[in-house]
Amino acid sequence: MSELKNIDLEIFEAIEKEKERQQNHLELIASENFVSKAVLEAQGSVLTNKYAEGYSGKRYYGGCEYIDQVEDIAKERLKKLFNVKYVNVQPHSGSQANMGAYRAILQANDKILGMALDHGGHLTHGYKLSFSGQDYQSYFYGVSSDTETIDYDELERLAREIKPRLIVAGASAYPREINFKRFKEIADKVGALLMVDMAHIAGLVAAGLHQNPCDYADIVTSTTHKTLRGPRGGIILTNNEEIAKKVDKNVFPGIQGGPLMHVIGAKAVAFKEALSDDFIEYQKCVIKNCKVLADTFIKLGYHVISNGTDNHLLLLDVKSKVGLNGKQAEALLGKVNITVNKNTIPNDTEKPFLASGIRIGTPAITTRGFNEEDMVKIAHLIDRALSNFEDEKVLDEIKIEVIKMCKEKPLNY
Ligand code: DSN
Repeated sequence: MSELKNIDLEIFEAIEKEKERQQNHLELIASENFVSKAVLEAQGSVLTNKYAEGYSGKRYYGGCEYIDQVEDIAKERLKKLFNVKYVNVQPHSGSQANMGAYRAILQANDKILGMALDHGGHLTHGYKLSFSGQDYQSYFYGVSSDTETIDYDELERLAREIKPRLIVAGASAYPREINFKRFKEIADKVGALLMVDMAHIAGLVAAGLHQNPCDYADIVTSTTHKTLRGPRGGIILTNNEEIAKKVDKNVFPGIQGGPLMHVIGAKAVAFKEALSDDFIEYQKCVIKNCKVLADTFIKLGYHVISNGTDNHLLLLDVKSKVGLNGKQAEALLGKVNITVNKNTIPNDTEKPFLASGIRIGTPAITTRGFNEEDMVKIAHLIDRALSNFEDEKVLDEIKIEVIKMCKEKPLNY
């Protein structure tokens, strides 16, 4: 009998229900994935018992000899994965990685230029309600109205005008490859530093399927749980020794205390998995699947933002095709066991809480083994649900079909 079930039935049952939800839903949230059993095992291990403030060989607690091994292995694997000289694996999350990185290279009130949230950026790239918009003077670039892709000439014009101390590249909802080389050229022209938050695309970069920002940026941050398919957490990477020293000081003791060693152990396992040939094949399928989804939606008459995708996600304008806003579409698809999130689209006329679009990603369903044929089917199921949003009979049929698809490719937990 499960020890957890014995001790705490309420939490046991909630976890079982969540497991069932994950089994029976098509998980299309672009920032989610399913970790391996090995990653889960490391994260659920006794490493969680250990305090290890400080860094390998320089801890503030005794008994860290094996903890040091775990953190050293995680760091070496991460360096190899992204071909980079210095890394910090302690940030508890992507937001804390970004905070640690900013503090390493900026002074309070410095100017930062990041991608606007409603054009695909992230809260921590300068949004007013985030620490990043409060501690620094934030300015924004976005995508061009015509192509719905980053307008690098306009970015350069803004950078010349604003003269930021830091330009932030990277996004949460941008379907196209980002030209980090061009970002660096612009940063150099205006005397700015370049930070890349590669959280969404880290797995694609690790597999060599996207330009590696570590080759261009002064500092790179990421989460480990999206396309990289590791445990929930953050990392910071750089090739600059001075910046690396500042990063370490700013993560601990600057903004964090004891590192989550069980998570760092699980990060190490995920990095090992990401160094394998299988992982490269997986990432190729993630991109292929996403392209098929985008193409199918286009054939069905939808406006897919930027007319397609180069990576693991696409943005679908639901408002213009079916008249529902993103919030309504998210709720409706939830009813038929398809999980997505509402998302603003460039120049959205709806408020962010409603939005006109949804964001769809393929990392999680590709981990489950869904292929290109399945993508065509999924796009048609989504379209059928959105086009019949008041027809409970049709919605029931779609839900049955979704559960059948999930049962054919069960999660290995
Ligand atoms: N919340 C994440 C996402 O969904 O993209 C970004 O941190």
